Amino acid sequence: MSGPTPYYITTPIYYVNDSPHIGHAYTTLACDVLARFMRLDGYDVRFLTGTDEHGQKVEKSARSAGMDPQAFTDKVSQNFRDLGQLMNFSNDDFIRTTEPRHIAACQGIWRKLQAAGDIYLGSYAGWYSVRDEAFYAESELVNGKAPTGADVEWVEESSYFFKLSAWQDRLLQFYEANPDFIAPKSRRNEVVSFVKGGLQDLSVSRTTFGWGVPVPGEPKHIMYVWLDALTNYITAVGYPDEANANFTKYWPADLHMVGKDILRFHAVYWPAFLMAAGVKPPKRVFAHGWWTNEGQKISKSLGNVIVPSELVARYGLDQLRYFLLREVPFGQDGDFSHAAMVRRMNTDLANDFGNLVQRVLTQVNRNCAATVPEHGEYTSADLAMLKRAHDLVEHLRRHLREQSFHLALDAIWEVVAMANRYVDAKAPWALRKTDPARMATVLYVLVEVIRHLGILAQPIVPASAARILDQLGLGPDERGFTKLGLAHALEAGRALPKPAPVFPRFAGDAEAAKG
Ligand code: ME8
Repeated sequence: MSGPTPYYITTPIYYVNDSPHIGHAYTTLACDVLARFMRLDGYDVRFLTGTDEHGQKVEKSARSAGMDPQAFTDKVSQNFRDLGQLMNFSNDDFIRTTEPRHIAACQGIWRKLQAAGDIYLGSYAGWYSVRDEAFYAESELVNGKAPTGADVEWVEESSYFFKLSAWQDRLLQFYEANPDFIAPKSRRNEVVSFVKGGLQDLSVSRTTFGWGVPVPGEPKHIMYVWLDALTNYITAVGYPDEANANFTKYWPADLHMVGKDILRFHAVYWPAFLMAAGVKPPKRVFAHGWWTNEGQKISKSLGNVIVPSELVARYGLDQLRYFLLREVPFGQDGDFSHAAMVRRMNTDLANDFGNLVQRVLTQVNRNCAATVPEHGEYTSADLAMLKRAHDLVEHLRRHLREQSFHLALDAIWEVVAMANRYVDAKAPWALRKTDPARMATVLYVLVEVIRHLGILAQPIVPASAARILDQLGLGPDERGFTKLGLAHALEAGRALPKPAPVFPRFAGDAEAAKG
């Protein structure tokens, strides 16, 4: 039985103690674009996001809100679902770590680790940062704080340990055998040298607070929140039932997308846990960069948190989606600036793409009786233009395989720029009187180019691309990547609706927009 190729992609599950901000929106957006692209390209996609609801940090936040942790997480988890609605995310599932399916998966993996002899009872004495939910060695502290700047506290308690130290060689072999497991390359090197430096056993249970998954048979202990959280990726495909159809189809995951802050958990602990439990590690972990706000770290205490809903209200959703993935090479850190947002919105979207669509479709509407024109013989310039549009999907596949969103967008906008130059050079409006047949051919080429651009822009700017495709009169089954290319070129005479602008310009000024 061979169906479509499965593609399983995940975001981190977000801590519910924070309100969703631009950083969370960014990670999930990147996954959404890939998920949409792969669906249009014929894959059987499973796209997972959700919330991380256990641990000391969440318990503390609940307490300071005067709420029971379950009631607290029920309330704040909804903020992340709302973010998904706002941003037009197409996730297939939303997991909460307080769900019974997840408790079962956590206890299932624990039993496997224990049966394999990778867990032992000891006692932990050391430093713990609640903000990072991470343990630190004395030697890692900087001026009495965690290397991340978070406060640490001394903890001494009975604890189960995972024998991470025994996994050093097997992890290094795994990285060696799977050179694409960690991306980008620079991050891979960091992880490899960290593991080469030697690994300490990891405390994987806590006894001094209660908000977590109980250790099987040891209810005084709750599981370490990272072992709990990472397990979400297999819970969502049916673990611990490894024989179920979703698990066999989607696991190992094709891609865990994370921020660079949590790469170590995903690239060191997670494959070690999985291998110890006899489960295959995921195929790839990509660690993207960090957003700052006009040069400053984004933080609640600085009061400069960028709220996605405000940006969407001011600039428009697709404008924000485009900006986030275009402005910064994916993998590098980026700085949010309103001036840059307005520049991208007005230049790339309104002037370049929007204007191309608008001027071509207006001419078709006026001069070709609002129908797809009939083309005559193609010149070499026409063929070169069409070829660029036909080749685009292959370039996008190549860039997105590497999660190079910025290069994928560059490639689309190169075709936009070429099409604008083609319009200027061929001046179809001037041909209307002198050579209407040639005008029809030029406009036909442009309509085909716009069809390709519209289909291929869907993952990035779904609503705007849909409006472009509506203006070409394309039905829902004419929008997938199988419809690209010459074989599916539009037939002459197809009636086209009246064109309307797709990408508005930003009317205010960027300085005032900072607000
Ligand atoms: O770490 N720039 O959750 P979290 C870019 N629950 N991305 C950012 C960002 C910024 N300024 N701020 C946050 C956790 N992010 C754990 C994960 S997974 C099994 C458990 C994004 O709520 C980025 O993806 O702190 C980062 O890795 C994630 O939010 C951290 O989310």
